[in-house]
Amino acid sequence: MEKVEETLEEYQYIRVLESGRRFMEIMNKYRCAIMEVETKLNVLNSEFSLQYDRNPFESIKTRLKSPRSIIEKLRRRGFSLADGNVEELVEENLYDVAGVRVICAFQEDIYRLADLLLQQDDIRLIRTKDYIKNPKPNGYRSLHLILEVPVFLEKGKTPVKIEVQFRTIAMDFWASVDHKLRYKKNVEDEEKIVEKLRQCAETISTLDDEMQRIRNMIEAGGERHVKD
Ligand code: 0O2
Repeated sequence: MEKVEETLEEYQYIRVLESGRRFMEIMNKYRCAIMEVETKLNVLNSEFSLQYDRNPFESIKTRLKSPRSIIEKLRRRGFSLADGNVEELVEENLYDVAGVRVICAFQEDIYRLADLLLQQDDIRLIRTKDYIKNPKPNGYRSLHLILEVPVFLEKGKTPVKIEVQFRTIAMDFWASVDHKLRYKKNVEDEEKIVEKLRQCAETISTLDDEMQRIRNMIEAGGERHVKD
């Protein structure tokens, strides 16, 4: 019974948020922050491909958190939505309303790109979670940066928080399979699947290291060839 009431309440909040002007305004700020960061990454990609004849990332995915996920996350964190200050709660406590995911072929490119982004003087680093150097117990690997970027609106410059996740293609493949498991209810043999996924994460990490080594060998060979 309690679950039904909660869901109904959540549903009402979601409806209110979707139609509220203030909520639309903050969502627009997050949307603009995504555009800013995506442009910065595309500029780096373009310069890189000119200078080194290759692209530092394979693709970029962006997403704006839905009102439903926003409400669920605030609830999970124990915030009361009853005071009607959802917009303030979001701005002060949720750092991943705006999300950008950068998929690279090689691990070294992840750190290079992250550094290049952080060197830009209009970007402020709020927090780093390096799940590549310190993987989660289930095997999840990615580099997460919470950044603050300026968005230039009609009323002036506004700093906006955004989460940027960097992964290799292999890590992204793993995370998408894991994501399916996390959102599926009543999965048979769940423990076995979780353990298999953890083992796969290890294999993927070894594969990423090997691919990096091969690229380093190819690049070293290329340099020798130029000198000869
Ligand atoms: P979605 O739909 O991908 O956005 P924070 O909000 O950063 O203070 P949180 O949420 O614990 O606290 O942050 P964390 O650990 O940095 O993880 C946030 C996001 O990383 C998740 O977003 C996922 O995208 C991804 N992630 C983290 N752990 C895992 C994992 O074990 N498996 C997979 N597949 N993805 C993971 P959301 O909000 O869960 O969902």
